[in-house]
Amino acid sequence: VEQVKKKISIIGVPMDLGQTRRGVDMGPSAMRYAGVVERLEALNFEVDDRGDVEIGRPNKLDVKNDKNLKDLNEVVKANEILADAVSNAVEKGNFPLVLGGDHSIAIGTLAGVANKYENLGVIWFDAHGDLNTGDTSPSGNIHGMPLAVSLGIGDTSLTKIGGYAPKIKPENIVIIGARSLDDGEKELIKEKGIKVFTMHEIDRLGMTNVMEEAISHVSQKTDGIHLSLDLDALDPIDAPGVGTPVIGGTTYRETHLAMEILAERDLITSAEFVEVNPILDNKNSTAEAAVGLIGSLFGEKLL
Ligand code: 6HN
Ligand code: MN
Ligand code: MN
Ligand code: MN
Repeated sequence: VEQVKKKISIIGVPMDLGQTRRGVDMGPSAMRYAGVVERLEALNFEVDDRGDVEIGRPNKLDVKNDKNLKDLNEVVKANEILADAVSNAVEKGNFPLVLGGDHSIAIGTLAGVANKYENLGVIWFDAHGDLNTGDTSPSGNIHGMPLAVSLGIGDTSLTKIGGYAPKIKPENIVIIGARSLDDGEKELIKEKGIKVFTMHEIDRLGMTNVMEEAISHVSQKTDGIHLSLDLDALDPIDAPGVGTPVIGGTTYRETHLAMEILAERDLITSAEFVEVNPILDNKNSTAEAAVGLIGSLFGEKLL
């Protein structure tokens, strides 16, 4: 008997205002073009593509303010809309699959998911920590801040998105693949005791052990687990189409293995794939990599 599978709600977020390299707003289109819907349907999932969240346009791009938060108003507005779309999907009993767009959209995704869970866990694949605030950020780019914001740290116009704060607790987070952390982020990681598997631990322990440890850390007290996967976690050789590439990342196969282990354990209750920038890409290969990883996360097998 075929198990009844959850319906998947796809929500595209063509957001590029959380950073300064244009083109990442085309990420959702690129992943649709790479066949994300067909890939999931081939796995017998029912897919409801909800289209894209509308993103406002500031009069002038990348405007810094005295808060060091670029294009703050538009980022807040889009994330409020996204939070509603995601929370509607969860209410219907669907699995929300969010396609970005820059990583500032994790603020809205988590706002939409976390109100449905007492203790939401988060697995965050990224070269970066995304734990900055306007005070610690070297760039003023909000895509470097969503994890801090979700912990309730940062400007209240961001932390209060969805009408409540915080969304998550530091002990329910694991970061995997980090290799570029700013000083303020390192301090916050120590202060809050956030579990981080840097590239050093991945090299040393291997991805299988890292995933076992990560899953046991994040599944202890939680009633749902969100996966946030920034394509820049991968090595730029395997995912060149990202705005902030960092040498020395996870390989194509290591990242697939991580998704395959998550599929076996069947713990993930929502997911987002972000930072695909087709303008910087090599013939849509990063979007194709993202769609392949989505396939593995949802149970695609090699044999
Ligand atoms: N991302 N830590 C740097 C910053 O500007 O805050 C880079 C952030 C990158 C964020 O890739 O989602
Ligand atoms: Mn909650
Ligand atoms: Mn990143
Ligand atoms: Mn990120």
